[in-house]
Amino acid sequence: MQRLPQVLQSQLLQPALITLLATLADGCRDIARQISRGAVAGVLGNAGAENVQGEAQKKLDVIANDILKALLLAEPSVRALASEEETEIVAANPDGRFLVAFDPLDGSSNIDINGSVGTIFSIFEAPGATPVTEADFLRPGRQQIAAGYVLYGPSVMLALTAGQGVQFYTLDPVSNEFLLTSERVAIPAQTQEFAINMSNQRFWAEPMRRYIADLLLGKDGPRKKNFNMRWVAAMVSDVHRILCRGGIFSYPWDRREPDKPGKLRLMYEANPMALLIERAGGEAWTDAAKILDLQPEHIHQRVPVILGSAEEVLHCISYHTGR
Ligand code: AFP
Repeated sequence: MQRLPQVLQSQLLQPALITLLATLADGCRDIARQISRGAVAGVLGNAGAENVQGEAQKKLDVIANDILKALLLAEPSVRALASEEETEIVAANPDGRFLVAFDPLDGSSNIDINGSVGTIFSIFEAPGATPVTEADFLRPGRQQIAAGYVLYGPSVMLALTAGQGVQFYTLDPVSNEFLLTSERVAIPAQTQEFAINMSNQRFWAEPMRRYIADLLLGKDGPRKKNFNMRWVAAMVSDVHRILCRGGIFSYPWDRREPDKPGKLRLMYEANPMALLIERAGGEAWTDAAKILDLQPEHIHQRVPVILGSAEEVLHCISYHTGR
């Protein structure tokens, strides 16, 4: 099996990007080691602080953020970074060529119950040689030059798109290398599996309530087929399942906090996942537009998300657009 650097070289990626992706993989390998030690290392539970999102930080949120931040600040090719756990962007190397946005540990509420969690990352080319600002990050997701996640599950897996399709790599505990295990990930266009937090159903907008109600009617309803449901409460896990076997995932707007467009963050959750999903043949929307075409307004901006199997996502969107 080919190692990650070998595959990236075969994709003729620029050497600085290969080095950056290898550095991110190294950081995620360290995070995986911390997670696997769990209670033995005393890394479970809350850190006793909140992040910019007003969310209680888990100890592993902070540990994962510190690991990646230290590696990226020391990486010559990184101009600046943005993290779910950092209020502002963090300037790195003035001659750096890349901007990196990341969610160091997605699905933190799963940590204390030994559930799956993941790291999500998004990479842009840095603009011309000016002092870097938040505005430099605020570009449509379609301009990402690479995006991916590491899923800390029964096996540690990296999903990556850096120009040519989507590949899966699996961390081999013997060699401690990420080895290529899927050369060309492709999402089936149709599905009978949906992922949404049903406990919020009464708060959703009417089109999403109607769409889900029709799924629940199964073969006796307008869809004329039965559906299964999964909800891991870690976007990385739900997206990984969809990349493996299809499905539709949504975290829609709901009226619990009407001014909040959704729960998921555009720059370091929705954008990188949308790039992976589209490059694997799927669709990734808010409730009205393709995620990758959005013009971001601020680094921690939230958006509603509907993504997965192309035909199913477009069917869901038709409930919102009436087409
Ligand atoms: P945490 O990182 O706070 O656990 O949130 C994870 C997440 O952002 C995303 O990964 C999940 O799909 C979603 O939130 C789960 O949200 P609910 O806990 O409201 O179901």
